[in-house]
Amino acid sequence: MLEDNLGDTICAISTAPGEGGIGIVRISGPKALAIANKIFFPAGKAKRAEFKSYTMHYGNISDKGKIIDEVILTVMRKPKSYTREDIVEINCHGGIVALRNVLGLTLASGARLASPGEFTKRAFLNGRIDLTQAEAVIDVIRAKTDSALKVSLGQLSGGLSKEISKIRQKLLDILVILDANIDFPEEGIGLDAAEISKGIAYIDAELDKLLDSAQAGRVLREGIHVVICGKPNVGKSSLLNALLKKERSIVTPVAGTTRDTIEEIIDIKGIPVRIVDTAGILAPRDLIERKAVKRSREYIKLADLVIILFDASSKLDGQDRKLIKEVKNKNAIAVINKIDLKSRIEKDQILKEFSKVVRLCAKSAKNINNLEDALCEFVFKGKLHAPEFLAVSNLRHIRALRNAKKLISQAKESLAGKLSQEFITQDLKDACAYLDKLLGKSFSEDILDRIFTDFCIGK
Ligand SMILES: Nc1nc2c(ncn2[C@@H]2O[C@H](COP(=O)(O)OP(=O)(O)OP(=O)(O)O)[C@@H](O)[C@H]2O)c(=O)[nH]1
Ligand SMILES: [Mg+2]
Repeated sequence: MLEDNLGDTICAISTAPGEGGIGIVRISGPKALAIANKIFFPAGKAKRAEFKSYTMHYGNISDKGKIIDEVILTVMRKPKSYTREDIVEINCHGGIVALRNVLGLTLASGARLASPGEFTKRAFLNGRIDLTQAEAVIDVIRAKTDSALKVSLGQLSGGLSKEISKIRQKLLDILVILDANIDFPEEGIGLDAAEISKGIAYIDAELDKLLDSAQAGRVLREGIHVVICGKPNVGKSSLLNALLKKERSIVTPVAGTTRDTIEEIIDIKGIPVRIVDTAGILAPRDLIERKAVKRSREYIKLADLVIILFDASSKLDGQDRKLIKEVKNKNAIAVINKIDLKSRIEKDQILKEFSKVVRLCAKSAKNINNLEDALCEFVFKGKLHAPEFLAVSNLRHIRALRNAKKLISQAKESLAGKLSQEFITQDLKDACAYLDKLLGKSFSEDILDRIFTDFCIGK
């Protein structure tokens, strides 16, 4: 549960735990400067109470004359700060003890410990950013690739809010026309059906555009789960290593080398790919192998995409066929490996089973690019390749947009079917309410809790 009391002064260690060059204790709220005055003693003759905004000061944090740490103190006065409150950041030595002691002294001097995301929550509650921007903060922190970062930064700088606000404004414009017609029908303002219909069609198309970006947006934010499967010795681990461009998984000529699943995150053309190398065993000989097989199956079930690997140098056998059956209902790319060897595989059969087939040599990484392209194609479906795009990536946003879209479609039908005007008005109002929630113009404590508890402490 998050504390909502904006009168409190909050503090936290804002840097990652562990040893580092510096570590930062951040304080925000009405007492931030008073606390700094109490615990910070500047070198030289600087007067503490007169710290100007955006200034840094060198000195010591001391407790009853005892030096706790030698620090640099940064002051950001309200309203031009992250939270729109007075903020003091203390750059300490980045050891856990020094940081903890400075934090302890701050707490003893009248601040309370911030909850996860509470600094950002204040930035939202104090009106500096809207809810989609607040949510982007954590996405920026967690971005795994440059493309993912670009999408999050676009959202953080308000790009997404701007698009949604435009749609919302259009909705309000139409509602004004409709309302006028209900309020003063006798004044002959008359329902301008053509204009309303044009407006609704525009909103519909804009919502579609945003929703179209959702698949790519989500993939960039969350990554895509890819599982490599194939019978023993086809080169699954070699393929993982080729994609990773390093020797991660053990490769040997012995069938059954990989006895556990190995998971890595790779940046493939901007897409964060969680890739899993599985054990190829199909007929387990002992308990370990049985567990490995069970685990591989579970991974295949959960995967967004399966790469099923075949050995070009041998004919398809029962094991291959069993696996083909197993991935029947999954999105799959078939890879024919070992093309450096004499080909004996029935290529036509594979082409018949799979819509996408790539031929490569995992050992030398030849043609690995073709597999990377196939993966990109799967994610972006030929659309939206430029990483600069604005994309909806957050499930909460996608749901709100889908709900708004449903109501707009309904309004469109009502208009076409010449239903009573109240129906249209109600649908548009409800659609608007979804956009308001999305932007955080209306929110419940519940929603805020869900969003900010996902944050780190100190952000
Ligand atoms: N000629 C050739 N050999 C390959 C190629 N890819 C892998 N190999 C060899 O095939 C053998 C098995 O490779 P791995 O990558 O261990 O195969 P795996 O599918 O992970 O095997 P298990 O973990 O035992 O199921 C090794 O000797 C590799 O060097 C390739 O493209 N060409
Ligand atoms: Mg292996």
